[in-house]
Amino acid sequence: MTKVITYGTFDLLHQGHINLLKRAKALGDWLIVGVTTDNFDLERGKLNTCDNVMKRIDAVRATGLADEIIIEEYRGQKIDDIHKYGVDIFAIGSDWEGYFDYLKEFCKVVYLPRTEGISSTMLRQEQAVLQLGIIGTGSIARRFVDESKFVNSISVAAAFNPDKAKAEAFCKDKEVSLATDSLDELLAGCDSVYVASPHYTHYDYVKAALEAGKHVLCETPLVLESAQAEELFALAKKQGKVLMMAHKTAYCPAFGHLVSLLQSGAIGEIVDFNAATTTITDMKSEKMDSARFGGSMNENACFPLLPILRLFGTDVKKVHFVSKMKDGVDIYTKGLMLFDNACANFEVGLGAKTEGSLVVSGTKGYAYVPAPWWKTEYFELRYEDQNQNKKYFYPFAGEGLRYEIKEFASATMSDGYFYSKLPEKEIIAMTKIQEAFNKKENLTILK
Ligand code: C2G
Repeated sequence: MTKVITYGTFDLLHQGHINLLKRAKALGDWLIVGVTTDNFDLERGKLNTCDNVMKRIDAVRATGLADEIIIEEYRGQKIDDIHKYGVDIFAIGSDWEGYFDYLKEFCKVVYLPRTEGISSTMLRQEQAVLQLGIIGTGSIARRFVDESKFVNSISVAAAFNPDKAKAEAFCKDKEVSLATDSLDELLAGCDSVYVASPHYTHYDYVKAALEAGKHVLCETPLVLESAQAEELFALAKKQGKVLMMAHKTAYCPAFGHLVSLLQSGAIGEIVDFNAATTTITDMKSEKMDSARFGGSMNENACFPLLPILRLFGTDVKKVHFVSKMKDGVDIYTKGLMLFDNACANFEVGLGAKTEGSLVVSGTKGYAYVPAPWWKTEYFELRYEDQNQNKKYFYPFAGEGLRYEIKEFASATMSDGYFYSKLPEKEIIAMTKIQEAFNKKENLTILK
């Protein structure tokens, strides 16, 4: 039996893919098709994929041409697969001519003619592009516009600021066509909204956008009261719209893999956790304004709370906070969280600096992510026997916002296939902890 293998993303599966699969199948008796995972595509710089891996696998299966479907998740896997499946022929489209010659050492390599005049890129361009309106025109919104250019299914169409001059300056600088100080005008000019205004305004803007039937991506923290978070998620469901919280760590390739490695027992049972996210900020900045719910917990707690709640679950037994205050805001807060079978502590700061690393301790070893861990590019699993230590490397492109933007675009375009990398339950749990802090529950204030 001659075994043939081919690989691809197979996004928006089209006739070009079908022809390729037919040609590959004709080379032998058994066709194995490797479909790239979403993470692998992100890693190799393919950020514009519309369909997620499950949808792409289903599409390949529906052609009836594949005898076996596998997923491709890392560079170098092709060599492993050739050995593992006893492959005789590796086949791929002629756009890759020469690129896979290194596989000739292991099996026959065939470059098949590519079908001209059709491609996923062309189909993506024909697809509706999400017209996005931005609420708030501060520094994060500026970075967002730059990063959105890497995701071609999104176009920033409008920006709102209650101060029209600010909206106009932003739009001129970032080449956005509509600058407005009218929320109605913004909502009329887009089909999705990115909320990047001060925290305390999030609730009203998200609610207005959802009520107007828009998909919403909102900056951290979504809101500062858990009842509001619950209400907004219920509203999103009722409206059939996506509500996502922006969080550059949650959607980047390394974080997801770190968590799944730890959940699979790579360091044994997890007993303790520590992570810090501190950024020295100007005391005059809005982030330090107590009237605007500034301060370290409101600004930065979503970062350490993400891995804590992911690893230990949302059933938090106890939280204790210790803060150093200045002008009514916490310039530094340490949190101790107790779960049934583990504890976690974190530090957040806008007015004090500490090492921004992350350590997860387990019964067999520990995970170490160097600072700034929230832009994870690299982490290590370390053991008593140092020979067992492992290093893991990942891309973290640009400011990292492109991952969440891509995720948001895919979510709005998927019909039922979407699984959020930052689920509602975790966002509500994060909000509860920030709310407890704002209510000064179990808070010790240092002199
Ligand atoms: N293809 C084709 N004709 C087209 C478009 C694509 O023959 N008009 C072929 C490609 O050459 C490839 C396959 O269809 O062999 C899948 O294409 P993509 O989905 O674009 O995947 P690609 O990024 O080429 O993945 O490990 C992944 C592989 O290296 C290739």
